[in-house]
Amino acid sequence: MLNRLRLLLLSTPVGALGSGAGGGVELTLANCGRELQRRGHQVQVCAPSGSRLPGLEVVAIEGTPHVPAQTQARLTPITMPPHSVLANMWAWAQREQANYDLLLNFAYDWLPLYLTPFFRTPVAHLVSMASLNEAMDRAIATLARYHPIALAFHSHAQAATFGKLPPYTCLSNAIDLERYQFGDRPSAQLAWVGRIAPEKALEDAIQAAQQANLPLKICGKLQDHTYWQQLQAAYPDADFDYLGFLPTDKLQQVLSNSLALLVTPRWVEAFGNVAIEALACGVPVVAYRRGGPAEIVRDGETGFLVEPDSVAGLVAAIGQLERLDRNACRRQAEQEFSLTALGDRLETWLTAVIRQP
Ligand code: HBI
Repeated sequence: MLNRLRLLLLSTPVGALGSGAGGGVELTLANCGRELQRRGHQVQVCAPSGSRLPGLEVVAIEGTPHVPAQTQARLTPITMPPHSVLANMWAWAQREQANYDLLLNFAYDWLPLYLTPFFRTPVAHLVSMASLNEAMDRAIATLARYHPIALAFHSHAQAATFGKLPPYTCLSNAIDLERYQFGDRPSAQLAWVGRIAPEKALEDAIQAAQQANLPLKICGKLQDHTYWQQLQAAYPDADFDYLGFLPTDKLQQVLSNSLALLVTPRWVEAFGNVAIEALACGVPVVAYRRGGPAEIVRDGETGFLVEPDSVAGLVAAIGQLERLDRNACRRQAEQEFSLTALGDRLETWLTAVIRQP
């Protein structure tokens, strides 16, 4: 049994945990924290004030949230808002670092990467998105050169977007399977789950569902209102409902009641938490062969991988769904994406970071 580690998990600065602003990283941070705590490690979370994380001790830090990195252009310089919550979080961590064996960063931001060599306590980074801008790429490349063990990604496709990297840790991801019920009598409906924003290409799912004559149930944070209005105007006859940003217990009800989850990212999705949530409910995943989801779906067994950006490909896959066994979907989630599997991968990685000189 690994000796008891004192861990500080540092959150994303884009918003308070529980607000949905942090997207997938909120769930990832909560799952990592809870699993490490369950294994006997001491876990504290440093996050913007207003953060809620049941079962974990949160140190709330005041300050101005950061602009979401995916809304910036590749060459946009890094901006530090006045009274930046991220700067305040890392100033606090700097003062308290002696109380921890390791600081684990979940923010997709330049500052924590840049600060790593200035800390005495080891800092590790779970990179939550694929390459988005030059400044972040450079900070990741610099850290990879001097301290590659400190970097972990969710998928090889995501890591590859940062160019040639020395050996890194691929953590995949996980969910608390107990929160997801297996559903083997779905309604005739499809599901789409994610931040409603252009990079998620919800329009492709709307078109595919319409051509397959199935209603589409949409869940997730409505991040880009203009984009949402455009979708309403562009597809007035399509049958799609927005069910809101649902808590896990409600989300898994929608998923288990669906024939399949459509995953239509326009960008390289770092992982695709929603795909493993669907598998946990026994729901096949129809996904573009792009990014993290392409490393999750077992094509022809627990879903279908489709040529990227091909609505026709989505429709053809939807037509083949009855070939799939929903039990195989749940089984894959149990084998690969349980909290226990993630906890093993996490302990292996964090131990290696601490042991590195
Ligand atoms: N943008 N600047 C910044 N920092 C983050 O930590 C961040 C982000 N955008 C999105 C995001 N994190 C999370 O939604 C990821 O899980 C995708």
